[in-house]
Amino acid sequence: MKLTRRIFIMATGISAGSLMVGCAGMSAAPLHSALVPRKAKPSSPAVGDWVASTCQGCTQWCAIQIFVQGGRATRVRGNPLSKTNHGYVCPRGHMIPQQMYDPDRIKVPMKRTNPLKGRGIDPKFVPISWDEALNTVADKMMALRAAGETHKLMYMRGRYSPTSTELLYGTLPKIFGTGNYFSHSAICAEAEKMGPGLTQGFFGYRDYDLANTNCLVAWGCDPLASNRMVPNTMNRFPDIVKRGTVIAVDPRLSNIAAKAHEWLPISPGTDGALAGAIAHVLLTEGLWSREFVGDFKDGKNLFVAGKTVDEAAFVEKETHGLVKWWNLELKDHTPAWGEKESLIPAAQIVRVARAMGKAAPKVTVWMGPGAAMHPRGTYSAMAVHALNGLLGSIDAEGGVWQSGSVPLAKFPKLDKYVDEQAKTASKGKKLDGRGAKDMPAMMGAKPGSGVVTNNVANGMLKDPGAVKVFISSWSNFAFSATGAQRWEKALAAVPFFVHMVPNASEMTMFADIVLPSTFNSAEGWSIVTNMGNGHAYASIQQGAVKRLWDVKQEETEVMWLLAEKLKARGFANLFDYYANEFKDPETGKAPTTALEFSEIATKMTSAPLWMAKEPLKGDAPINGWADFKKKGMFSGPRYTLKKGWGGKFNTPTKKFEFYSESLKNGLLEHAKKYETTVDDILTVSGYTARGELAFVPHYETVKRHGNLADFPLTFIDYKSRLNREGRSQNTPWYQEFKKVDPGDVSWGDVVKMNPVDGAKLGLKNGDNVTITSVTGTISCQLKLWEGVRPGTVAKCYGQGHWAYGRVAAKDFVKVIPRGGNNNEILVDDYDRLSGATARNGGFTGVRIQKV
Ligand SMILES: Nc1nc2c(c(=O)[nH]1)N[C@H]1C(S)=C(S)[C@@H](COP(=O)(O)OP(=O)(O)OC[C@H]3O[C@@H](n4cnc5c(=O)[nH]c(N)nc54)[C@H](O)[C@@H]3O)O[C@H]1N2
Ligand SMILES: Nc1nc2c(c(=O)[nH]1)N[C@H]1C(S)=C(S)[C@@H](COP(=O)(O)OP(=O)(O)OC[C@H]3O[C@@H](n4cnc5c(=O)[nH]c(N)nc54)[C@H](O)[C@@H]3O)O[C@H]1N2
Ligand code: SF4
Ligand SMILES: [Mo]
Repeated sequence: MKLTRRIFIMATGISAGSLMVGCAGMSAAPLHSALVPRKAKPSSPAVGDWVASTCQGCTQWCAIQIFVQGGRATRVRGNPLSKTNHGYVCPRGHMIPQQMYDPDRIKVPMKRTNPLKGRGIDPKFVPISWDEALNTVADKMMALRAAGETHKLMYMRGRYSPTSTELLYGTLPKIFGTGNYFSHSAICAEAEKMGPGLTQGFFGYRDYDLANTNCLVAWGCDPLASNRMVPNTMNRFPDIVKRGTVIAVDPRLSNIAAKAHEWLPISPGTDGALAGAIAHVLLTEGLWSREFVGDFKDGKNLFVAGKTVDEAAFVEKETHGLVKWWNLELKDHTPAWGEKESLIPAAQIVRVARAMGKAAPKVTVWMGPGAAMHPRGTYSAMAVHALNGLLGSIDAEGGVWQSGSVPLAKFPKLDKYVDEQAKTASKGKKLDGRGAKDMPAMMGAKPGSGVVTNNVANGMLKDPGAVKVFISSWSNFAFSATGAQRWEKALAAVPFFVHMVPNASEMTMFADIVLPSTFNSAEGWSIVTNMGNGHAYASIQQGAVKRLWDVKQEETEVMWLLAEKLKARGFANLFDYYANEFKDPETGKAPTTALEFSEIATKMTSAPLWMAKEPLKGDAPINGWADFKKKGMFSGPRYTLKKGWGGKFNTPTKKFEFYSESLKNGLLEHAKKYETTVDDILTVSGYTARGELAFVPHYETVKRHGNLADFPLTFIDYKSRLNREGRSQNTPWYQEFKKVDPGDVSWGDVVKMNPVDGAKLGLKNGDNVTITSVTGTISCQLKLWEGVRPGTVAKCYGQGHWAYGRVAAKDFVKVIPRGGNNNEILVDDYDRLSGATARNGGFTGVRIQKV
């Protein structure tokens, strides 16, 4: 037989397939299973079952079904019952089998035998039993109890299950006794929540009525490829384009920008200026919503550029502080001024504002992290979201909605299992520095209440003795957090670190004990909740497939087993809580094994859905646990419009606040704590506003790291359409299809630069380059591309893994990354009002040099 290329590829594909079923051996070459040709039509119908579960490839948490054949997952689709994804997954849902059957998965617990820690230092992991692993962890924890140092246990979660996280994140720190437990949410999108939070009292992600909207404004997000509700957006998008206007505000030509009627390639970080100029047009041209905002007493529009307005002349309806906002911020912010700041032509600002005004209230300003996750992001998030208030689209048909929920049960109270030592220890100061004078972290408008995830590394570096035992799950901060090098240093100094993950990542390379986790979307148990397309829902995760390796679910099974070990050493409270309080809601039976505990906890959470005495509002009744497992999800009724209207917003005035009383109260409280003024707090926290301006949505200039002479280009970052957050880069499909990201190439990593800049710098397509900022240097290739304006360069987040496996890294053994990790050049800075980590808004200056 002649060895054609096609047959050769098939042959390598077959050996790849056999590796995937569990061989631990590391082959040198990547597995190109994505390239195995498939037959167009199967010769016989596939035999198997569609098993319901939930994808956690992004924060939409889609209800899905997995096609299981002989215990193996072979395909994924949306749950046909889903009112949110319409039975479809986005491209990342299809990657589930490849991520789960990654031959580089951790197959057994391991311990480190090399005490030295650092990038490129072989941990010399050796396999151990679960028993030995958990004995070691329990011994280390008991030593903390004995020394009265339980607060030196730190737990950090990355992604998690919204329900079973209560059994670890919500339980272990309280019962064992530490205040040092942190969520990853501040490296996620917390600053975005400040927009709706400080105006309408809703600190959450919004839902958008895409079925009815006539104007979709994707502002700092790319919902055809990332953000939330991707399957719903893909479904609704063609009709919106036909019947209305699509506007994209993004410095780069994103997927949605490429298909939009209007692309506004904004100068990074100037969103507050553009939003202000749009608001100025809406007001001066009389395009605001009379129904939501109200009107002038005598009906005559007094919003004239440059002129203040008497507050008494305007009667507001559902809002508060419109005239204050105009007088303090908007009156001089004409389209011409907006153009100067944002580089968007004044004529386009006017055109877009009119299109939005014409469609109101059926307009959705979909504000994403691009407008918010930067050092002054709270204010631009407020400015962009406030447009929804002006247009009256809040809670309106075709507009922007708050979330709903479906009834779930809470886990039993744990108070009586918290002893005195734990109670005292958990009250200590938290390592993330929240609530410090220069870190108000005002999530929920309460100072000191928000997590400052990325600052934990700084806390650890400042006080090397603070953490003696560090446990973390579903996280990879040495890759995913800006200023990633700090995490490498901080992790190298931790005496004992336990990582609970299915794949060994950068962070795992610093672990003393590695506990192999289930891949939750198909091997674990929990209930996941979310909303989208007007429906809140709960969706199951169940052990849909046969586990191929000796893995356990970290939030449930591992906790049960660890609790047993602690009990055997004289600390019984954790185990007693799990064993005494958890009972199967059907049979009343208490769990006796880790796996039973996991399933019983899932049943307990979801019981109100399938054991409901009265029929629930929403989907048809579910008859028992077996029926729920089969259906896999429950959706509540359609969103009730005008939820916050009529004085029901969760703000001090009960109105939609253009003048944020909640922000004012929070800032005053924080200033009082430090016996100083609000202006002083704003100064030390890096904001430019002084006086009353601090309480209204407004524009703050870009806070830029790196002077223009040494770092002349502005760097922006965004997600790959194929990123399952930081977790899919070891799949061949990710690498093979990487070119789906506009401007990108397969199997590589490129920084995109406008050809005008390329010519100036003498750089060509395909050049190997370094990108340098004040924090570090990374390497990748150059791509000349007109999708970014001169002066700005764009690079996708995702590549640059130096660990994670043979596909993700260019050379795993030699510790050579495939491209560069953006987080090694992005500066560790914060939107200090929320505590969120900056990654957008062009706050990092770079220079690019040919190597
Ligand atoms: N530059 C830049 N940085 C970013 C972003 C960006 O856009 N640009 N995005 C940010 C955002 S929005 C987020 S949310 C964070 C995410 O960042 P992190 O919270 O750190 O999460 P990931 O990097 O996605 O998690 C990777 C780890 O999860 C493990 N894992 C995968 N599946 C499972 C599972 O089922 N169970 C368990 N226990 N572990 C699992 C993998 O083995 C891996 O070690 O990154 C942030 N970092
Ligand atoms: N494909 C994919 N989708 C995901 C995820 C994923 O990993 N992959 N993760 C999920 C998670 S955890 C989260 S938190 C969400 C959020 O994720 P996204 O909504 O995707 O947010 P970012 O990744 O921060 O993307 C920022 C966007 O803003 C643009 N941008 C950068 N700077 C500026 C600026 O100054 N102004 C404006 N207007 N735009 C700017 C970028 O080009 C990019 O389009 O996505 C979820 N969806
Ligand atoms: S990656 Fe996100 S949008 Fe895509 S299928 Fe999974 S949960 Fe849904
Ligand atoms: Mo996120």
